[in-house]
Amino acid sequence: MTFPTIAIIGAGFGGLCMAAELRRAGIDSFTVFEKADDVGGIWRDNTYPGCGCDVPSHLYSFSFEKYRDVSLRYPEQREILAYLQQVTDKYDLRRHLRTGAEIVSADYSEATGRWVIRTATGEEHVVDIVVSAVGQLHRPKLPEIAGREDFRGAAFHTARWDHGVDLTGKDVAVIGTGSSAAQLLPHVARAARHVDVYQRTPNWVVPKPGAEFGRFTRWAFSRFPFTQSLYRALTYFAADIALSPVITRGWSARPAEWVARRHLRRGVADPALRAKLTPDYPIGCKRVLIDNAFYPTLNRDNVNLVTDGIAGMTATGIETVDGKHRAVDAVVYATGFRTTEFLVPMRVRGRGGVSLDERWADGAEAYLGMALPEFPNLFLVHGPNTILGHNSNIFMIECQVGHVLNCLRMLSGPGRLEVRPDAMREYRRSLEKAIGRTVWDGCQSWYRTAAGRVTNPWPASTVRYRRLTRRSPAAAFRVTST
Ligand code: N01
Repeated sequence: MTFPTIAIIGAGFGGLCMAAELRRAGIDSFTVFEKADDVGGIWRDNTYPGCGCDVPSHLYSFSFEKYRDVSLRYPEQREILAYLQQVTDKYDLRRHLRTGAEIVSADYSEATGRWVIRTATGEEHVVDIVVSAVGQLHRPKLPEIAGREDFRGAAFHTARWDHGVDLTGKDVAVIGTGSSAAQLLPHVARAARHVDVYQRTPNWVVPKPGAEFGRFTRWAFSRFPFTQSLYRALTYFAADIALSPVITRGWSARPAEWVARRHLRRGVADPALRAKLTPDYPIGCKRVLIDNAFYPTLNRDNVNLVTDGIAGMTATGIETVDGKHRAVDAVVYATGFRTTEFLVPMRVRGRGGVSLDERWADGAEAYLGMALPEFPNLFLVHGPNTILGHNSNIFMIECQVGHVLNCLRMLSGPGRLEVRPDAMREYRRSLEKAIGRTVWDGCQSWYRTAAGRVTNPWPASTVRYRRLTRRSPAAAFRVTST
């Protein structure tokens, strides 16, 4: 099949899912453009010590290629990357893969009804359909701290871990206390002489079940492999039923807060330290941490939680607003990602040369997170308001990829497939209503733009998202032949 020709941008979970599903649908006319030298996305980029996933392994895999393991409950970075490489090989995706090919621009031509995409090296490709699957958590955000450039020791972001730097016996500063910091801190603290952890806002932390399955489960998984699928289904529904109400302060919010407070009490004996670690905003406002090692690590003699704001950095360390200067050999920026910028730095122009940057000046939005009026034949995987903090993002990706395939089925030949403005308006209305019910305005987080607009997470259950994406796209999209 040579129509439509499809460019997929990014070879992480989203891009590989799109590619594998196209192959499964018998469509071979696609290329996956990847800026790095291999597949894997964030699971290739994040190699910090302790990097792993707090979503259970069996759930954190494609439904058409279920992860099977009889012993491990949570996957580590290495396992996830190996899984993605295995999917790439099994579905024969390498022959579609162009590595070292960063797409810098995409322009829709009304004359031809096709997209012209360009790589950083100046190559040009003309395709019918563009699927951007660049993710939301891939561009490191370095903090704007006065004097940051002056620091003369080793300094790097969690997603760009410098394995050439040995932290053994060193004095280290970790800035940030999100999921990445929580995972790496126990490892850094074991190696370093001293660690200062700079916390701006405390997080809600809930306990993580044991990394290994018990003897009975291991036996059942080995003896009756179907029980692994059953476990996958159970974890999925349990998360949707019990965790999604947390974001709207529903029935499970108070029990979840109670569990988190108990976890803190059990993990940290010192009341002063506990007070510093107690959030003053509702649970679910920020991504909840699922972790057992962060609190105990803060009790160590060689770890110091600093909650005074950072005033600046010097050649030798970090100064806080109380005037204290702490000298360190290395600084780890666990400061998160540029989440609200979405397709940046790609320059995307739709019909009539309309720029996506201009369309998104007040915050990114897309119909079901996937499509925009005036940008025909462009689809986003992991676009605005599709990421989850309470269930598997792989599930959301599969919903999106299924919907894109249904959209492609509407095209019997060259044509312009575009979401209707009224469908976009209606979707925006219902999305805003759902966001209005959440607790996300109770704190600052990477879910929101600087102006406070929530652009990243999905505000309801995943069952609801699945229902919306399973509907025929015929009512929302129109096709014009070109
Ligand atoms: O980043 P974050 P992350 N001065 O944005 C602080 C996913 N993930 O890399 O809260 C001082 O969460 C900032 O403080 P505040 C997961 O979805 C998943 O840890 O903004 N501090 C915060 O503490 C996660 O949510 C897994 O006040 C500054 C921290 O830096 C997402 O990735 C594992 C600062 C940033 O936390 C991002 O996690 C790891 C400044 N200038 C990550 N600027 C799984 O297990 C920022 N901070 C699936």
